[in-house]
Amino acid sequence: GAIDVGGVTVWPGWLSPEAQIAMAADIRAVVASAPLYAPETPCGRKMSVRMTAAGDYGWISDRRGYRYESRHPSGVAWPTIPASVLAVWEGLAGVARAPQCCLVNWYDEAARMGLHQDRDEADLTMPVVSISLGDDALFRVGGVVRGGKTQSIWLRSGDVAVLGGPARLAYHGIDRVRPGSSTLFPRGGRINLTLRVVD
Ligand code: MD3
Ligand code: FE
Repeated sequence: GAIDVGGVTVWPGWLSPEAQIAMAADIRAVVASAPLYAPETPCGRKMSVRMTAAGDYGWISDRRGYRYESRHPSGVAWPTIPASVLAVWEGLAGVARAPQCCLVNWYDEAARMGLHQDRDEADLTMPVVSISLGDDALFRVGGVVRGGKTQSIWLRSGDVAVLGGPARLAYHGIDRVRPGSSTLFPRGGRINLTLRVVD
């Protein structure tokens, strides 16, 4: 069943090993048409996480700032969100709207994501659904104000987290990944998918 981590609901092993393999193949196809790239922060630093997206919108960061865009930096439209991924939203989001963005984050063994809030979406009453695939990742979640207490949990391949209610504005990040902890990707690494309603 579900566990609560600082208001975030985590469903360990929501995806079977077979479902994870099928979803990994679907994401491989997304990445083939919309390649992973290393976003630049507005202050000019490269993020260690590589990103791409599927759906009507992808989240972009570059020297001009960060925002949702309807095209990949190459100019191509984002591919559609795979049905295998939409099925997870249908099962857990609990809202009538469909997700408009599936952000794809790729972590190699050195990648991290600092504590941040996700608030670039217009309707913050809509949940975010997060799917972990591949190597384990140490996820940290705090409160809605920076600098408070935090809790940590290892997210494993096939785990799904639902970020709704007060947790929707919680500070969160990924401290590190554990190389070699999963066999889903032959050369290791981790993918996180986040499903979002954008506008
Ligand atoms: C809590 N991704 O893409 S997923 C992100 O594993 C992001 O790649 C991390 O933070 C990752 O923005 C963490 C869990 C997650 C996603 C969205 C959230 C937690 C969240 C939104 C609000 C609160
Ligand atoms: Fe986030």
